[in-house]
Amino acid sequence: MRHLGLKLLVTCAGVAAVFCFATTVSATTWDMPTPYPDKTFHTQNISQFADDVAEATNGELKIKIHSAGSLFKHPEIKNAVRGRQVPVGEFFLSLLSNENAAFGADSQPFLATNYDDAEKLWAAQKPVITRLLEKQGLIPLFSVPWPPQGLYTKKAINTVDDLKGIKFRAYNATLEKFANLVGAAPTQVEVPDIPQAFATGRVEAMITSPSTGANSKAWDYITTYTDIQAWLPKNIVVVNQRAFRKLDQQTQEAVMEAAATAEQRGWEMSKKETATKTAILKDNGVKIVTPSAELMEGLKQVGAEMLKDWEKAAGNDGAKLLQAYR
Ligand code: PCA
Repeated sequence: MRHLGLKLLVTCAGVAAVFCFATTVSATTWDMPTPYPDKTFHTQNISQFADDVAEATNGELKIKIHSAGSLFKHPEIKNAVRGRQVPVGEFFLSLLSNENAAFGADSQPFLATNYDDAEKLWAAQKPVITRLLEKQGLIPLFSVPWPPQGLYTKKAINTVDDLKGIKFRAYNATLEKFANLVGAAPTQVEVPDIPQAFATGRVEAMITSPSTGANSKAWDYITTYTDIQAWLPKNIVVVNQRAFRKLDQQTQEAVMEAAATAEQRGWEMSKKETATKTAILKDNGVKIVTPSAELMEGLKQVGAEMLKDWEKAAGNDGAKLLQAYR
């Protein structure tokens, strides 16, 4: 936490300033790293959250957003909040699945593939991951899903076999595993680096949302979007417990209230994104394809295999989570 600007309020009573008194008011600014560019709906939602907090606290708590991995690289953001290098940050929740598989439930292929199921899954996942984060001195503030994930390629994909040997962009370990299982060759690439990775031929296909596809101008390097609606992964915003407890009671309440509003608003924004960004892909010449039954069957088989592995890895937590979801 940084005290930026000790404001000196000087109030003078009377025109002749017969007596003057001064009070000090300390305003706090929280630096907040996020991984995605400014035009991403998640970043826009966070920006509104920051405005809401500033307004509710009369400027006592300001949140300064450092987007697109400009302050900390995406894989470092969680530990930067944990280590109190920054009080608050956003990251892709399933990046933590290497710590505990429960964090990756929302990235399991074909477990929850629409908003209703994603909401149920979040209700089941939230208590488990809240406990896990608490052990690291972190408090979740809000979590918002990306639109359903679709397949971007340079050619029509009719069966899983059509994916063999394709250089594939991945964004977490689960997608990397999925790509490997379908015979593709995955490479991790962060969102701000997508256009360059395609331009230089490091990758030639990806699975991501219509949002990320449209925002990265996918029409410059792929021809086909196959709407497989494979899962709805989430971002999460977490705050460091100690930083949070330094705030006075009223400010803490204002943060929590703004966070609840941001979660609701974010889910609505995400739903709207699905249609508007798919339309933008189409308007720019991308072929929007309904997947063949054969492709879906093949992909779902891989998903089922992965879920078995996930259940093994997630142990008791995972069993509880799945039971609550189902
Ligand atoms: N966009 C992010 C995460 C999921 C999504 O839709 C990405 O592609 O990395």
